[in-house]
Parts: sequence; structure tokens; C-alpha cells
Amino acid sequence: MEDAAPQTIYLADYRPFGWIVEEVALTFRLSPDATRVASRIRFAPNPEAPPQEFFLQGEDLRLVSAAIDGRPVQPDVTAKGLTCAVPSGPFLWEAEVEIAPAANTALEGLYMSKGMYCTQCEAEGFRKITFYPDRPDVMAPFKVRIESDLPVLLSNGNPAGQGAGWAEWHDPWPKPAYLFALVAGDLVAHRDSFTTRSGRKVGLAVWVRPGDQDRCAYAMDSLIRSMRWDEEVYGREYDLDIFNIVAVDDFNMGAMENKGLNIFNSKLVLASPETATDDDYARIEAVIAHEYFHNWTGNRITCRDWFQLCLKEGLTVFRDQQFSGDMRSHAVKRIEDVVTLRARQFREDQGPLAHPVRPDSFVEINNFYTATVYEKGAEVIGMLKRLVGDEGYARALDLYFDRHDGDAATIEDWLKVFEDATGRDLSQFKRWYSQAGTPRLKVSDDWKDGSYTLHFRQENPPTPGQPQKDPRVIPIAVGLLNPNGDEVVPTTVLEMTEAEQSFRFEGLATRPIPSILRGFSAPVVLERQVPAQEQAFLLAHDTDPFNRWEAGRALARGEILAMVTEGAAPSPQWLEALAGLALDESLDPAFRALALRLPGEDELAQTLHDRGVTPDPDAIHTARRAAGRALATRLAPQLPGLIAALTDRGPFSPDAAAAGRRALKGAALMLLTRTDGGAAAEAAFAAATNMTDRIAALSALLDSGKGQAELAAFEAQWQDNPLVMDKWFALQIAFAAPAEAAETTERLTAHPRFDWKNPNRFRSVIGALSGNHAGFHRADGAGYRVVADWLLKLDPLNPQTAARMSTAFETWARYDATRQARAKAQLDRILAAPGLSRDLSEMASRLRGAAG
Ligand code: B3K
Ligand code: ZN
Repeated sequence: MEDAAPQTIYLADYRPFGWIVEEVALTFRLSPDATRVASRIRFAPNPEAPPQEFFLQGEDLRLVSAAIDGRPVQPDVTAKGLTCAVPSGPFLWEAEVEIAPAANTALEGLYMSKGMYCTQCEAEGFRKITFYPDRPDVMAPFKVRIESDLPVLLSNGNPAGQGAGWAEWHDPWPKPAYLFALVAGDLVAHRDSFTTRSGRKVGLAVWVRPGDQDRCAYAMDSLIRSMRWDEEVYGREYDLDIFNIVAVDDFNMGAMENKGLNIFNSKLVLASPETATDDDYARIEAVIAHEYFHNWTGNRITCRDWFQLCLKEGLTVFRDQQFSGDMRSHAVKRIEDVVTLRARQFREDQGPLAHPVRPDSFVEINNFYTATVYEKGAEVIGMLKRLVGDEGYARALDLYFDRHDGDAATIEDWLKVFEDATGRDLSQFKRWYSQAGTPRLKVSDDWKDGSYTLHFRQENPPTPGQPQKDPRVIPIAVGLLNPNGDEVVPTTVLEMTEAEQSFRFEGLATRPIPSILRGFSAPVVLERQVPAQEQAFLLAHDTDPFNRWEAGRALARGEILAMVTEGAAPSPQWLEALAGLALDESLDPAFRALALRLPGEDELAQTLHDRGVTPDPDAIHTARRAAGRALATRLAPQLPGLIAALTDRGPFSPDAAAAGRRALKGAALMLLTRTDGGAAAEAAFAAATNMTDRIAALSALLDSGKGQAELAAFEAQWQDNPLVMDKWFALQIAFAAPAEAAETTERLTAHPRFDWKNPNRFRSVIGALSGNHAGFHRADGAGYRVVADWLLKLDPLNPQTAARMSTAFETWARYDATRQARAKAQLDRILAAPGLSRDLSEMASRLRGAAG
């Protein structure tokens, strides 16, 4: 367990490590309870560092021996690491430690998953493997020898020899310890190869447990497309002879970009039409690309310290979003990304956990792998690109790779390449990295003598620790439409730099209809009172697909909120506009499916809160369902025809066009099930030949309070496939009535297939309850209690996942006094638990801070 008073680390305290690591050689003798790790590390004094004590991080290690230049030494060992007197010049450090991977339930450092050894070192897991300067600015080439009877022994870099019971690996590229990886197990490979544009033939392998090898083809295909794309779009080639991906079942997050040896959560590798949905396929493609792209943005150029995390994560998310857009549809991808940004990052920015894209302090860095660092970090890069243009961006990136290859860099370095490549001053823009919170952009307009003016005012609300803020640079993409729907001013980027600013458009014949923040050109909340008629006009005519969708979303939000606050009925005009869109065959089915999706209950609650109304989760739930039923009734006559037209008869293909048709078909089936008694969905479930259609049918039935027989059939068919069973667990809780969600969760936690120590299982059950808005925020506090019970149970074993899941509580200050008191009581209960981890205690106290 952790120290009583965990320490806060500050960006301002950064200082370089006193030594350079010239080379690392590690030998692992693997054994579940007593693995021996021998290290030989060449240190030389770092001329750029201030004098300091020689300190190596190390946690949960049993030091067996240590020597300097061959002479035994007795370092001073604490729970955090060791100090030792060292020579003033270069020296060779040798140490041997013992660790117990089988007892490692935190899944950080070296651990075991289903008989296989694997590692997770980012951010600070390497210190659980051996004593080392475990910080990203210490980069070194590694040589690794693994001794074990297991048949497959892998580490970073290129293979350097193997024999019975051993293998050696050399990684020539200097890397920080967080990119170290080791895997040993009984694994089989799905192989392929890729020849880089300069002619290097790279052997590719996706390693899985025997029996899973038939579900690797899509991951491999995604990898090859990523490698080609990074050459074509960023000019970046791969730099080793081989690239390995390993799938593991017990993993705290999605995947990890270890040099030459990516380790993945198996749910982001394994896919077949029978077991994976279209969303799974899209996610696999995106994450395979993300981890591969890290080879340049993260590995070749890494972060000086963990405060710079967005340097690699924001950029790599931005790159994977570009890639998915190129592979699929830019419009659909942008809409999906903004939906996620609002649901996760805006929510974070508006609550007690708000922090800057580059935080300036932390207690536990694992708590800062957040939507703000990742998704807002990517938005900030999107804004930079919009401001400097595509060519400026390309020049800046070339300079970044030229100037910083091999460096551990900072956000200052990153912005400097943009300044040098484009001649722009980015000092004001830098506020996006230091100021937390989502700016609010208020808009008004006027029309006089043929001149049209847009007035903007930005407000930057206070966030924890940041009461005052300065105006930011906001790129606002605007287009103007004529009342007949023609675009009279094509997309123009207005650059707002002041707190209040106006932009005038001359020479227009009639007062235009503005389309503002096209493509969601900045991560802000646009506050403009737009009459429903104008939204409907934009929904029908906007030439910018994002704003077209946005207009529909705003209309839907307005309709449902009027139902909540005024008891209104859904307006026929809205239903007509949505029905028109759903049936418009000139539009991409994926776009139509997105347009049919009503805003979520959490988004509606946030909107009410923003308007100063305390959200009632039950009323929101009821109104949203009534809106869905009204839409179903309006479309009922057309739905069977629409579904039939969208049904593909050929073999399954995971491509975007086919997935888009299935998405619209699934949305249509959900609506139809609300009016046909379930007949169509029951037939669709029975006839489904792929998981997307099967899940769509089951969801439609559960949404209408049916589907018990189908649930049983699904369980009987898939009980031995944990990844598919995760869907089975999650769906029942997601669709449970609010009054039953907590009980359903508790019942499912007693199910024999609920292995709560596995992060995927835990998320599929406890995470699903947090996602059932009205169920989690139930007035009697049962939702809060069940989630808190499980966080407390998981924390001693796996603090990282427990802390991550505690974000369920981040919105509680929005609700009424009774709910607040109940949520607060659970947070207090968590904080009072003896031996609480540093991870969960930091999260719970930040969350608690909101409530007063
Ligand atoms: N870099 C890893 C995330 C590590 C999380 C550590 N708690 C995966 C990624 O972002 O690509
Ligand atoms: Zn990443």
C-alpha cells in the first residue's frame, strides 16, 4: 500500500538526471513467483545536470546483489528506490533483483495473464522490474536476454539469437524505460510483411494464444495500411527488421506502443464477423494505427517529462483521426470524434477533474491519461493546423522530425517548430496548453446596408485552481448561406484573439444565414439562440456536413429539453425533418444513422445544468424515450422497406460503406421494435450472420423490454468467449430500466463468467452501470453505492483501473441536494477506506472537492 501522504510532483521542479545511460543489458530468468532480473547499466556523468545524489527508482523489488565496476556495494534501499555512492566518472552498475509476476494483480511492471508473461511500463512501471532512472528523458539502447521454457520469448528491437530455453533481443534505438517490453508464452503468430519505401523488408507478426489465430487478419491489414499511410502522409518509415503485436487478455487500457513490440488488449486485436461488431473493427483499425504512429510521435521523439504527455498523445490521436478519416469518411469520423469529445472531455472540463492539456502538477501520473490530454490535445493540434494551413503544418512537422529525432521534447519545442516554419507568434495560442476549461463562445449578428456582421464574445469559466483566464486564439470556421440554400461565402477561418471581436462581410444582396464553427473548428461551446426554423434550414441545406449534423443535434436537444421542462410534445416539424433525412437516399447511410441517434441523457443533463436548471435524471430518461417513440411512430410505415433496402446479402465486409448500411439498418430496427411488438427484431436476431446485426437486434429487443429468450440463446452460444460475453453483460445493464440497473448489475456480478479481476469484465459491468445515466443517478443512491462497493473491492488489487472508473462520479455536483449528499457519502466512504491507493485517493479527493 501507499504512503500516508502522497507527494505532489510539479512541472516547475523539473531537472535533468545527473547521468547519461549509455547502454542497458538485462537478463530475465522467468519464474511465476521468483523471476530474477539482472541488469548491467553503463552510466556516465551528465554535464548538463546539476550535482545530485545517485537515485534509482525501484518498487516492490527484492535486491539480491549490487556492484559498481565489479565491486559489491550496499545501496540504501527504501520503498521508492535506492541511493548509492558512485564514482565521479563513468561506471558500470550491476544489480540483480527478484520479483513475483504471478502476484502482480496491478498489471503494471512484469505480470502474468493466463499463463503468459507480459509487461506494461508506461508510465512508471519499469521501476517494478528493476532499479533504474525511470523517467522518459533518460534514453538508452537495450539488450535483453530471456531465459524460460516457454516457446515464444519476445522483447523490443531485432532478434539477436535464440536457443533452447533462451532468446536475445537488441534494440538499437535509444528509448526511455517506459517503452521496454517483454512477452513470454505459448503463442502463435499470424504473419505478413511490409516493404518500406526505401526497400527495408519488415517481418510483421500478430501473436495470440492458440485458437485465436483466425481472428487476426483485420489487425494485420490495419497495421499494413497504417505503415503505408505514415509513409505517404507524414513521410515516416519504420526502422526495425520486425514489428510484433501481442494480444493479452488482462490489460488496464487499450494498447501500448513499446518499441517494435506493441502489446494490445485482446479486444483491440481479435475480430471476426461472428464475434466483432463494426464498431469493434473501427476501433481496432484506429488503435493499431495509433500505436504504430507512436513509433515516430512518442518513441523516436519522446516526452521530456510526464507533464508533456500531450506532446505524444495529442499528436498521435490527431494522426489516428486523420488516418481513420482517410480510410473511411471524414465527415462521419469528425462527427463521431466530436460526440466523444463532448461526452468525455467537455464533461471532464466542466467538472472537478478539469485540468490543462499540459497539467502542471500531479500525484499519480496514471490519473492524467485523460480525455483532456488525449482528445483535447488532438483538438489543439487541429486548431494549429487550421491556423497555419495544410502547407504550414506539413513544413512544421518535417522540421519537428528533423530537429527533434532522438530527443525527449517539450511543448515549447513543439510550438517553436511551428513558429520557425511559419513565422507566426504562438505565445497566445500556448494558452490552450495551460488553461483548463472549455471556452464559451457567445454569438450575435446584425445586418445593415448590405453588410453583415458577426459579433463574438468568449468566456473562459473558472476551473479548479484557475479562477482567472485570458482570452484564447479561437479559429472560427464560418460559411454564409443565402435563404435559397446557396453558399454565398464559402468556409473562411476567422481568427478570434480578443475577448470580444466582430467580423464584417460586405457586398451581400440579402441577409445570410450563418453556418458557424464549421467542422467544429475549435473545442468550444457555441452559445447562440438560433430559432428552430433556422436549425431546420441548416439541417436541410448546410454544405458543411458537420454543421448539418450539428443543426439536427441542436434541434433534437431543444425538442427533448422542452419535453422535460415544459411537458411539450415533440413537434411535427422536427419529426418530419428527421424522417426526411433518414429516408434521403442521396445521403451516406452512416451519416443518416448518426443523425437519427438522439443526444444522450448525460449530454441533456449537462445542457440543463448549463442553463441553470437542476437536471432530473428520471424526467430526462422519460422524455428521451418518448421522443424516440414519437420518431418510431412517424417512421413506422417506411421502416420495413428501409431495412429491406439496407440488407446486404453477400459476404460480410467490415468496410465503411457496408458498416454504414448496417448502422442505419440497426437504428431503423430499434425504431421499428418500438411499434411492431418485437417481431422484426426477433426474426433479425435469429437470422443474423454477424455480430453487428446480432447485437443490433438484441439491443432493439432489450430497449423495448423484450429479448429474454435471445439473451439466453446468446449466452449459451458465447459463454466461452469472454470478449463476446462482455457485450452480453454490458447490454443488459445499459438497457436496464433506471429503477433496476443497480440490481441487474449486482445480479450479474454473481454470474460465474464475471471475472472482476479482469479489467475488460469489470468495465463491461461496473462501467455499464456508470453509463446508465438515470440508473447510476438513482435518487435513493443505489447506483452510487454499487459502483463505490466495487471500486473499493478492486482498488487493493488494481488501483489504476479502480481510479479510472471513479470518474463515474465526476458530474455529481450537477444534481439535486439529495443526490449530491448520496454521492458525497460514497466518496467519503472511499476516502475513509484504510490503505486506499495513491491512484484512487487522488481521484476521490479531487472529485470530492467539487461538492463543498
Ligand atoms: N501510451 C499508452 C497509454 C499508457 C497508459 C498508462 N496508464 C497507450 C497509448 O496512448 O497509445
Ligand atoms: Zn497513445
